[in-house]
This record gives sequence, C-alpha cells and structure tokens, in this order.
Amino acid sequence: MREFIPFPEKWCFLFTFQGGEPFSQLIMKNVFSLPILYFCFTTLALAYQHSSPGVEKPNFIFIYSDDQRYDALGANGNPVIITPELDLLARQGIQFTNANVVFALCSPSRAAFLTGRYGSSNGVLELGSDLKQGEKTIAQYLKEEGYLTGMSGKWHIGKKPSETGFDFSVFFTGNGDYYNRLIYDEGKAITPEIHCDQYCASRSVDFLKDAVASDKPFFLFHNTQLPHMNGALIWDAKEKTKAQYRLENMPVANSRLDDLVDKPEYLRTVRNLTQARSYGYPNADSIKSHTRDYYAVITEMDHFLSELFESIETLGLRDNTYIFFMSDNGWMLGEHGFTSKVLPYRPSTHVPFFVLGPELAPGVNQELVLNIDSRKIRMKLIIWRKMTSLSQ
Ligand SMILES: [Ca+2]
Repeated sequence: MREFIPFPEKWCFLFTFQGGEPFSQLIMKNVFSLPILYFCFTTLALAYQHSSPGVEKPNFIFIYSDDQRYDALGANGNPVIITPELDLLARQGIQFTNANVVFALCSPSRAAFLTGRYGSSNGVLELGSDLKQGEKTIAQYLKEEGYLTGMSGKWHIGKKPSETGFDFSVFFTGNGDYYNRLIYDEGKAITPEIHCDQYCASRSVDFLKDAVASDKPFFLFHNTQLPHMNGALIWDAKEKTKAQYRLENMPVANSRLDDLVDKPEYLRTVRNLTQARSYGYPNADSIKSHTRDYYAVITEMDHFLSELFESIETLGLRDNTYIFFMSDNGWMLGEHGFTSKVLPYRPSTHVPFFVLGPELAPGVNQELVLNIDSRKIRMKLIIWRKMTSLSQ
C-alpha cells in the first residue's frame, strides 16, 4: 500500500485541467527514494491518476541520442552545427545547460536511465552486460500504472526490451552499420536497406498511432544510433550532408596540445589517446575533418527525428505529452589530446538535455542534472522549482 504526503498548493497549477479540479493533495512518498527521472515520470503519472475522473494521464516520450556532446546542438549555442528540428523543440522547452551522465558509456548510461540506479547497483558496468536479477525499469513502473510502453532503436543491455517492461519493441543491438542493419521488429529479424535511425523513427510513429488508437497513456523510449560511429568506426554521413559544412568553420579545442606529462600513467597510454593519434590528432586539420563528419551525422539524425516530431504534432499529442531529449554520453574531439568517451572529462560526460510539455514554459536552467541523481530529488527540484516560479 502506498503512502502519501501533502503536495504543496503552489505546485497545483501543474495538475489543473480543463473540466477538472486541481490535483493538490497527494504525492507518492516513496518517490523520494527513487531517482530523478522516475520521480518526474511516475509522479506526474500518479498525479494524473488520482486527479478528477476523466482527466487523462500524461504521455512520455524519452529520446536518447548516442555519443552526442553538449555543444553538438544548435540550441546549445553552437553556431556551426545544423540541427533545425531539435533546435525548434529545445527552444519550446526547458533547456538544461549542466546535464551530465554518471557513466559516459553506452550500456551503463542506458541501464542507469532505465533503472534510475548507478551501474554499481543495477549491474551494468560494461558494454552489453545485463541488469541484475530483480532490477526494475521505468517501463515496468509505468506499465503498472496502465501505460502502453514502447521502445525503438538502439538497445545495448543483455535482457531484451520485452523482458524489461516494453509492450512494443523495434530494436538493433549495440553498434554496427547504419544501413542494412539487423533489426528485431516485434520479434521478427529484418534488414531494411534504409538507415536504421530512419526505420526506427517510422516505427516509433507507428507505435504512437497505435497508442492513440488504444486510448491508453503511453511511454515511448526512442533511441538513435547516431551520432555513434558505424561498425567501421567512421561517421558515415552522405556526401551531400557533409557538403553543408565548411572545414574552416569547424572548432578546434586549444587543449588538444596539452602536455600530459604530469598526468597519471594510464592517461598517457589510454585508448582515448592512442585512438586519437591514429585519427591524426592533435593536428588541427584532422580534428576539423573529424568534427565535420561528426556534425554531419548529427544533422542526419536531426532529419530522421523530424518524422517523429511531425507525428507528435499531427496526432495532436502536444497538449498531454512530455518530451525529453538527452544523450547517453558526450564525445571528446581532441580535448586534452583525447577522443571518444568513458573518461570523466567534461566533453565526455556533459550532454544535451531539454524537456517540453504541458505547462512548461520555455526557459534555461543551469543547475546540475544527471541521468541519475545521487540526491534523488534533483529533477523534482529543478522542474518544479521552474514550475513554481511560473505559478507565482
Ligand atoms: Ca553512447
């Protein structure tokens, strides 16, 4: 039996709906032992559930991109990168300027989001490793609240989506080629010729259409492959996309020339450094070429996501849907001489993050946010503090 504690009146406007009284009195007590995103999702879901009859629960769409660093988004102040679709959405929501992941690597980051727990607790500390027995995911929590749950795109933990609470799943495992990718579409193995991100965006749209027809609230976990490198370890963008960028406009970090002599031994031999040297770093031209290719696949990702964004509009979902966008980790483009991620340097852990939805006015928030938060209620404080300020 859940226990409830009073819910401050000043936040009640969030749960005020047409034809209904404000939801004002209750909030799930045990959310304070849950991580931030669980808090946000489940609290909103429960709040709606316990509000007046006829009030619909909110829908949730969480989009996770792959290896997209914080500044690889136009809305975050990058004047060069071309991301019009994401920029448009970001500027309609709350843009978080200090969002980070607790473990800058694909599988642990995804497991951290799904469980709301650190890898040391949920068991996923390596690529492709599995959740510990009994670990409960956000999909399972929401499914218990009557949600239709779907995931689409990259999946990178041991258990299948269907074993972690998802009713609908269209996924490819780990990393590989962008085209002709082996995809498990509702249990059927296929290899569509089109880009895997394009295919999965279309299937996410199918899920949204089915969810609308079902009349159930829904949770969609949409995961892009981009901008992760492909199986040949290159950013395989089309030439016409690359041609939108001029090499001379690509930024180059001054720290690429850092002397690591006073750093720990492992940093002078770590793969992030040897791989960077194989790319030609710290030569500025090599970094510019790499950055151009990286930006180009992000532009393609932005384009593929447009189908999903358009369907949210055409299906009339904006009035009752919260949309979250985040990346599973960042990427180093020559900072301190390094490439890739994992290392806890800021370009590796710092990620784009924005949220938009009903009653959330556009704005910028500079507080620290994590894909899991050790202080448990950080997201609640951030989002609801914003809401509170709007209600005053
Ligand atoms: Ca990643």
